[in-house]
Amino acid sequence: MSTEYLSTEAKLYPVPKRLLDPSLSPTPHINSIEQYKKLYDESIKNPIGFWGKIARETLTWVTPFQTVFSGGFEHGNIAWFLEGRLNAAYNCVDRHAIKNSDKVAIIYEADEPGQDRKITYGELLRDVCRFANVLKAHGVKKGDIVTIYMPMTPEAVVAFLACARLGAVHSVVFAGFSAESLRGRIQDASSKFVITADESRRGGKTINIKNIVDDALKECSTVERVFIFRRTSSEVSIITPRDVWWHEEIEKYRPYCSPEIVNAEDPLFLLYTSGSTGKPKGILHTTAGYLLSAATTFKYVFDYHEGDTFACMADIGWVTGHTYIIYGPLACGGTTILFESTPLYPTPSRYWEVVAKHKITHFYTAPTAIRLLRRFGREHIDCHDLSSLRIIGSVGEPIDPDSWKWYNEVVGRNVCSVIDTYWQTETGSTIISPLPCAISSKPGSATLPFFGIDLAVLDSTTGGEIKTTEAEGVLAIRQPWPSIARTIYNDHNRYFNTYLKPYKGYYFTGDSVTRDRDGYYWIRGRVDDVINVSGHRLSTAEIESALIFHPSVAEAAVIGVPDDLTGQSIQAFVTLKPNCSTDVNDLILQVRKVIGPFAAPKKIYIVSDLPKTRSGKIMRRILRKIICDEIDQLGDLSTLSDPNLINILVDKVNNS
Ligand code: 6R9
Repeated sequence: MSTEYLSTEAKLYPVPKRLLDPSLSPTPHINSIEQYKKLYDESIKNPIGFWGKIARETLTWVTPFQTVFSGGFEHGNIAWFLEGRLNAAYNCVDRHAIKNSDKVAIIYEADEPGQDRKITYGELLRDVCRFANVLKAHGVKKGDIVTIYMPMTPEAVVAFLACARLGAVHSVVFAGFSAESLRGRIQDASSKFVITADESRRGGKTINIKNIVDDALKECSTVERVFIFRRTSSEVSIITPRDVWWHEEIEKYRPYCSPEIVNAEDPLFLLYTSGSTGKPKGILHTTAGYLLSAATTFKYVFDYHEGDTFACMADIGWVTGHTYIIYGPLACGGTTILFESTPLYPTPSRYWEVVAKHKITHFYTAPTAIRLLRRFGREHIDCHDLSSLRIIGSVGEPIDPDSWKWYNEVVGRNVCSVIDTYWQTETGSTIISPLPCAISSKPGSATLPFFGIDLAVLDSTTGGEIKTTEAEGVLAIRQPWPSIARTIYNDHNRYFNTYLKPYKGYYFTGDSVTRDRDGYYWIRGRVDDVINVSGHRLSTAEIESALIFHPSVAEAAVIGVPDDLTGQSIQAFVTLKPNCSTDVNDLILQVRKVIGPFAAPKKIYIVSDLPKTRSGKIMRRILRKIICDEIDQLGDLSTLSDPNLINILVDKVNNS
């Protein structure tokens, strides 16, 4: 990656003229930096007035709220729109179906090209209602946690919304996670219901996900019912009475189910994500605040207009899929693409064929996919008609300026706005991003905060705020916004200690940041033990515990190393127990089995010892320097217990 990545001296890319020309593009919601600044200032000075008005205009309430917001970071008792009552599925489906039941809600682009399907709001309402009735008949009620482990099919969206319709809490587990990871999440949530499929299809490959679920459920005594959607119709094992078929059950119920009206602060979903320790955290989002921010950022950050077709290429198992495939687009009555395949299947043209076929206006993906497609060359892109595109986005990790420029030029043909959107599972929706028709971009910078996001750069040692415009430190936020996570499921203490305690009175993001002289923000990466591989968030401790689980492994140290394709890659150093032997492939398999294939280390070094402090702490920074060939910058080694080890490790790395 170029070193320009670390500099903030970048050229400004103004908003493309096409987007401001009323004969070529819809009239933007926000069309100048002045308009952005005015609204932004208002949102910070008067959050109650600002969010109160937007909440009344954007969502349909059964009972209006009285209190816009209460509590705060100091006590971790944040609540929005108290007294308000509503239903998320009603807001995402019914009200649009009532207005125009023929409007397309979902365009399903199946793994095999040519097998696409459109689902209208009218159909979606019927499907959601029928399946909600199925869930209800099997005992799902308000507040129950339902685990969803499904491929990228419209039925997965139906499953999300059927839970929301009943006031049940969905906990979606990315279908690339292993049986053990799935089990851990089901157990942590004491989930009684699982929704899955017989098999999944991705990139021409078939995976028997029902087998994975069966494996996971071997030690999940809480699970009473498994609902199986038939994706491929292949033979799978059925355990009665626990397992029931989706297609058989829906035949029994009528396609209307009245929505359960919930309080604004009732949970909408749990989503497990990695933190600095081995145990994933069940991030909890509540109904009104989450939905409001999803809809509001969808409208303004993507400048969404009626008639647009929005494509977010993430998986529904990650927060990006929750917010920008499902809740944001559907809350706004938009048309959303559900893409089941991969960027390379059957050829590296797949994305662009899909854009041309469905006349996609917004395309949103991760830097790792951009870098991958760049390697395959522009000939796969240039032959497709991408003229429908207006806004192209990036999310999940910092985008290096070279890839940003390539994306802008080759995919955006210099006439689209490129938006680099920074956010987290915990923030629920985008918090730093250019508004595409108002804010000029700088490649590599997520630019400026969204409405209501009051950013602060803190000195990581003193904890004090750096008030100068140009600043470098850790990124924190001064006041709550509607979609901030409210807690970690069953572990509020961990929530408090992770996000609110490190810097009293602030929400701590865990990312380091530079603010340049124009006030633009440049996210530098995590300051904790979280690593980001292809936009997947993993904790070093989680991978280390997977390795230590192997009978031959004594100790393991995992580090994130810069990688041209995946942003960071996972590398591990492992010591073995006395008289034990194993090979690297077996250890890689171990991680695939415990966490999932996407967490497999790129390299594992089996070594005689790990560098440690005299008190026994593994010094991962030394391992990182050795891997990055920076042994001249090892820094302070005074606490290292065995200085001779360095040369042994360097030899090992160089000869592997
Ligand atoms: C939405 C999502 C969150 C972490 C976050 C940061 C990194 C996400 C980024 C970015 C730089 C961007 N991150 N977007 N870094 N620029 N545009 O990815 O959520 O999976 O929870 O990851 O990802 O480090 O703290 P999540």
